[in-house]
Amino acid sequence: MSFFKKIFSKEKKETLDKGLEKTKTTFLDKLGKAVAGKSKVDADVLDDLEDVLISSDVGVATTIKVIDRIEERVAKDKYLGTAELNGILRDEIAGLLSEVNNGDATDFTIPKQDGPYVVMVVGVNGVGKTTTIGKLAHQFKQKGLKVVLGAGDTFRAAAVDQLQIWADRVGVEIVKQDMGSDPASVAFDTLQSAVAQNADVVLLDTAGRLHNKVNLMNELTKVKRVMQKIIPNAPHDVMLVLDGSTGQNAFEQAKQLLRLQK
Ligand SMILES: Nc1nc2c(ncn2[C@@H]2O[C@H](COP(=O)(O)OP(=O)(O)OP(=O)(O)O)[C@@H](O)[C@H]2O)c(=O)[nH]1
Ligand SMILES: [Mg+2]
Repeated sequence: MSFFKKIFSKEKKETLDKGLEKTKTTFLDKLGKAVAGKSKVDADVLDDLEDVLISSDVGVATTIKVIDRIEERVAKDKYLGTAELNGILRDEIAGLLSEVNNGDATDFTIPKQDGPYVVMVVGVNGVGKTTTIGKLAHQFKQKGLKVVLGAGDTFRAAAVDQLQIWADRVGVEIVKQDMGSDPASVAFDTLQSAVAQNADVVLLDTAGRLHNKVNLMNELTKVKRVMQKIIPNAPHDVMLVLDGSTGQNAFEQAKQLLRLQK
């Protein structure tokens, strides 16, 4: 499909295809079951289709959009055969993807301001904070922004090295201290260095923590307070990283950890 050709190179598409093979097979499998024995797209098929999309991790908002669009088509065409459903789904989902691609829904833009824009990255253990920092650093660098990473996870062995690897890969500055040092002190150094270098954005890594551990939450408050000695309204953003498999508990994590943003 031309749209996919536009956004993915051949090698990237091959890797993506391989990674998505299992999802694709189960998705088509479920879709086949939803339309088995039916010749027409009716309310039952749409109901089943909704289940298939949701259980294939398409996401509620996107599923509703897709179902709404198919409903509109059914209303317009009067008779819509299930044989056409595959093609229609492909069109509708590709349409939605290109809307997202053209808009800035997935684009995390840094507002223009004097001094570095400070993003503090928080979340429970192992959700992908450090990896997200690596990806964001790459995106920002591509856009021509000067990025400084702060190795604020001084707790876990190898956390500093992990961020260093990302900094080397992406080719951005990193400010770090030894494992076991005070994260607030690392944050202070990072902001001081970012200001001195006239950086556009600071991405501060933090150690993973459960949002109900009071002492660890207080540690983040201290990091914030210390950063404000250098940049009074830092952090400009607190980014909560969530694992895609997190359920209801995500709300509690957001409630507790995003308090820091206020
Ligand atoms: N499948 C998948 N794996 C990811 C993603 N992001 C990170 N990972 C993997 O998840 C593991 C943990 O990622 P990290 O970035 O170290 O997570 P973290 O939140 O910094 O972890 P802590 O610092 O230990 O709290 C690593 O093996 C990553 O490669 C993602 O988007 N998808
Ligand atoms: Mg980490």
